[in-house]
Amino acid sequence: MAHEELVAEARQRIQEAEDSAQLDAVRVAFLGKKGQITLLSRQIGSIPQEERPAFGQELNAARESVQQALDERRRQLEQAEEQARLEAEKIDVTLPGTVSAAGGLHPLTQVYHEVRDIFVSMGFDVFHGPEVELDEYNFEKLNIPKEHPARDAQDTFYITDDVLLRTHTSPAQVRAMLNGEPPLRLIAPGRVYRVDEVDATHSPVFMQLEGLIVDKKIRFSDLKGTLNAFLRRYYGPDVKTKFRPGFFPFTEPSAEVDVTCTRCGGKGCSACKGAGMIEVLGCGVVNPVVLENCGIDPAEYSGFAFGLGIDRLATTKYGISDIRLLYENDARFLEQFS
Ligand code: 2NL
Repeated sequence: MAHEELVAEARQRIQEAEDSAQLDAVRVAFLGKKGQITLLSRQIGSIPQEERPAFGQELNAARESVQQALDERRRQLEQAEEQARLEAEKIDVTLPGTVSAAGGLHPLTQVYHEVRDIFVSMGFDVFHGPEVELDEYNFEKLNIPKEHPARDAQDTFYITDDVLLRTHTSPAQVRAMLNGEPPLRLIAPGRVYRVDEVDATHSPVFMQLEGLIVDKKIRFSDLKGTLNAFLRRYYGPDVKTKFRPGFFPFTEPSAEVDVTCTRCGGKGCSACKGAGMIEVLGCGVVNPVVLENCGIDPAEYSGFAFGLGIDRLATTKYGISDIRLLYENDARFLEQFS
C-alpha cells in the first residue's frame, strides 16, 4: 500500500538524518505544506465516499507514525549533541596548573614597613613632609650654618636660592615641631636627595627614616634604650650595638651606632672590612638651639633624634654588597624577596 511504503521511506530517511537540520528537511519533505503525506491527504476528494473514512484513518496513522519517528530521532540527536558538548568541555582537573609570575613589594618597601611597624608599636606617629623643601627648614632651623659644606651646590640640588630637594627628612620633623606641641614622638620616612655619583654605596636619591622624641626630661639613656630595643627587634635578639661619639650640628651630644656584622657575626669579613661592626645610624640629644628655632622652650623640654638609611638597613640584613641592586629593579634580584 502506498501509505505503508511512504511511512517506511520516511522512517528510513529519519534514521539516516545526522543532525537537526537534516531531520527538519525530512519533516518538511513528508509533513510540510507540500510534503508527500500532506499532498496525499488532498486526494481525499477524488476517492469514493465510502472509502474516505478508512483512507483518512490510514493517513492519520501514517502521519502519527512519521511524527513519532521524528520525535524519537530528535531526542536521539539532542542526546548525542549534549554528549558531544560534554565531551568537548571535559576538563582534567588533575593536570598541573600554569604558574603565573606574581609581583611583590620591593625589598626597600618591605624593610621600610618592618622598621615603621616596630616604631609604631613603640608609640611613634608617622609624619610625612614635602620632598621639595625650604632651605630654611632643611638647613637653617637645624643649626646648619651658611658656610657649612653640606649647603654647597656641589652636594645639594638647589631649585632656587631658597628652595631645594631635601637632603634628609629632618625638615619634616622641623615642621612637626613648628606645627605641634610636645610631647612629640614621631618618625619621618621618605625620599631624600644628594648630589652624588652612583656607585656601590651611593645613589643621588635614597630612602631615609628619621625619628624624634620631644618631652620633659628626655635624656641620652632614653635614646640608647629606644634604639637598642629597635635594633634587637630588627636584626634579632643577639645583635650587639656600639654607640660611638659623633658630630651633627643638630644634636649634642651625638653618636654613631654600629651593629655586629650579620655576615660574620663580629669576626671580621669583607662585608665589614674586617671591623666586625657596621655603622647603621646616627643620633643624638636634640641641640637646644634647634628646639628654640622650632618654637619649643629648651628650658622646659628636651629630646632625642636619629636618622638611618633604609638601603643600609636592607644591605646589612640581607648581605647585599652593592646598593645599585636595590635601585636597578632586575627581576632576578627582586624575585628573591617575594
Ligand atoms: C644619619 C644621621 C641624624 C638627626 C638625624 C634630627 C632631626 C631634628 C633635630 C635633630 Cl628635627 N636631629 N635628626 C639627628 C642625628 C642624626 O641622622 O647618619 N642619618 C643617615
